[in-house]
Amino acid sequence: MIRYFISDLHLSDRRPDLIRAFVQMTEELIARQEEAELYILGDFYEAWIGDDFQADWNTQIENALLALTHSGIKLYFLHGNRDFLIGQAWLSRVNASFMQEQALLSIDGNAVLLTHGDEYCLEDTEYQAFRTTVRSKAWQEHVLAMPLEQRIALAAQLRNDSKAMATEKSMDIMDVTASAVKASLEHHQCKTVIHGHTHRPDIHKADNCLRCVLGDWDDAVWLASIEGSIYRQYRAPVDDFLQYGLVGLKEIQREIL
Ligand code: OKV
Ligand code: MN
Repeated sequence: MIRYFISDLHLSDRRPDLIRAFVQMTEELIARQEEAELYILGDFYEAWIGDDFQADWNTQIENALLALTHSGIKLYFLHGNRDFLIGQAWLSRVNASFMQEQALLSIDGNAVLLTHGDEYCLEDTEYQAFRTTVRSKAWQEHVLAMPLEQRIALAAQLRNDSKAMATEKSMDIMDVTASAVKASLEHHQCKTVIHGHTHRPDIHKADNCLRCVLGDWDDAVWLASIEGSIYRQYRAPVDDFLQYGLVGLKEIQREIL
């Protein structure tokens, strides 16, 4: 059994190259004919405004996910800070199983914690307050009750707010607070966590624990896997990936869980 992990693809109509790369990745995973699972650890979309949203570019993406699950590859999804409005309708359309953040997985006897990772970025207190709001059931119900056009306008307005904030810091990709990660690993009695969000792909070792950080899709595509006890992380520039596919992915890091 092989498990694949991705996050922070930030798919939108503004990046047809990334959509093409993702569709191609699903086609190649299907062609591998492995017993496999794909875990999406949030920010799959750049800004998901509700499951009733429809567009050709997204139909392509959902069809690719559906082909993946129909081929027998199990699909798991957890929310990021940009696709927190993904709901049951989307999950059902693509046959994905929903995971709560900080989902604990047992992989060949190793406990592995899966999360988007923004909950660890405690230094940005303004962001954490924003996060609490947009993750609350009341706010989400209020927003989802708006007509689509109004939700599109709201997302644009929030984007402007974030640009207008008089600050040098990048709003939503601050790094994690080490003590917060440590506390959550202790809470779950686990030594490995995989997350995205920070756009600082790496494997960190501290306190006898592993923190595997997935890369965001922008100039390159990223894929991580666990097979047996081996965690691997791969990267390829988008154009190289489009030309050479999974064989063009360069393994850049490897660690034993
Ligand atoms: C990040 C912050 C904006 C602070 C909105 C659906 C909805 C996604 C979104 C839009 C805004 C995140 C994703 C951003 C951080 C702000 C303003 C304050 C304090 C919707 C899905 F509901 F509107 F439809 N958003 N962005 N803020 O520009 O990155 O951290 S953002
Ligand atoms: Mn992100």
